[in-house]
Amino acid sequence: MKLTFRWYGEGDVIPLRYIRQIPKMHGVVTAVYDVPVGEVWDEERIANLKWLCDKEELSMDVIESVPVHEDIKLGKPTRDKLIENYKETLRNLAKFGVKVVCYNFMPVFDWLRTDLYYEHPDGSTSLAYNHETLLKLDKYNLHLPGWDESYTNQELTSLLREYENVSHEQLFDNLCYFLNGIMPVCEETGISMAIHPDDPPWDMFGLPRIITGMESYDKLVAAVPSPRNGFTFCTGSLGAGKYKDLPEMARKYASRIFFAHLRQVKHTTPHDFYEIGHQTHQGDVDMFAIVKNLVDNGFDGYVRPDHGRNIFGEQATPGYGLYDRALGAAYLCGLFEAVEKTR
Ligand code: DNO
Repeated sequence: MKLTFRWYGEGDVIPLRYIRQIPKMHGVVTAVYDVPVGEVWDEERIANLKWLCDKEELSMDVIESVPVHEDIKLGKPTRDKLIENYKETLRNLAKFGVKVVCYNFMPVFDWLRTDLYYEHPDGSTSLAYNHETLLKLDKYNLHLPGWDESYTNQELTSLLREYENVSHEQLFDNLCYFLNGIMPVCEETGISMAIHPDDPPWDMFGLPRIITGMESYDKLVAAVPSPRNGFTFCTGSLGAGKYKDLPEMARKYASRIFFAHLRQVKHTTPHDFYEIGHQTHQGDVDMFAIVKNLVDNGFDGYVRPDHGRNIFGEQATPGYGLYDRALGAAYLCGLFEAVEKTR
């Protein structure tokens, strides 16, 4: 396992120096944030990020994310040009040693939460999701916590209308079209594509969501069998779903999981949950069983402690503070070490 930490580039308030101080830290997971979705990431920007990481002796093997343009998800005629651009970005990333690219195929929205500062009895806060609150929102006039409102209401409305005719099957076909388009470049450069599950893993605002659990994994691998096609196994996103077969997914797909986002969720009802510290006893995700099944089945990928709480008075970006993710990193290292040494 190679331990990593998400770092939001030069705009991140957490310095690389601090990340480096976390024991066993191999590298950071980062991205180019100032190129519009769909355009090529030029070598200069990538070189700059790599230089910053090199200075702190942190690897930059994993990129999260190279976002996929909505036209590709919608299957519009412009997709071919956009796929060419994506390929160019992958080639540029490979020149700087990138090995894994995380991406998602969620229409319009990425992860969704209704509360960024859910307060726990000990005074810590974390992200939370309440289904009823979400259902009450007006999808044409959205102000969601944490969602970067990059669309105007008008743009959002027309985008949502375009999706009205896109079924789950159509979206899945569009995903396969995209993957088949880029796989030759992945095979040539050695870059592995790791799809992030939908978060939470059910349809949102009438938009189809297709990477939701074991069945979607089976279906995607059957459709695009290239060894460069695989997963970002996010235990928080998948764990929010009602099918809790995470240890089984870890066992079955250990060698196709290129990247693992290990985090904890605790359900309060089947559709409502909050996030919490990483340890098994804190929530519903059996971290030990997952790590054990990954290790026992040959997992050799990257791991990052995902979303932590805000603790010790840290005023951090919700989910992305230093302290709780550092505690998570230490815990995960302990789990991996114990499992590896007792095999
Ligand atoms: C949230 C993250 C996601 C993830 C993207 C990957 O904290 O896990 O935003 O980066 O879905 O494309």
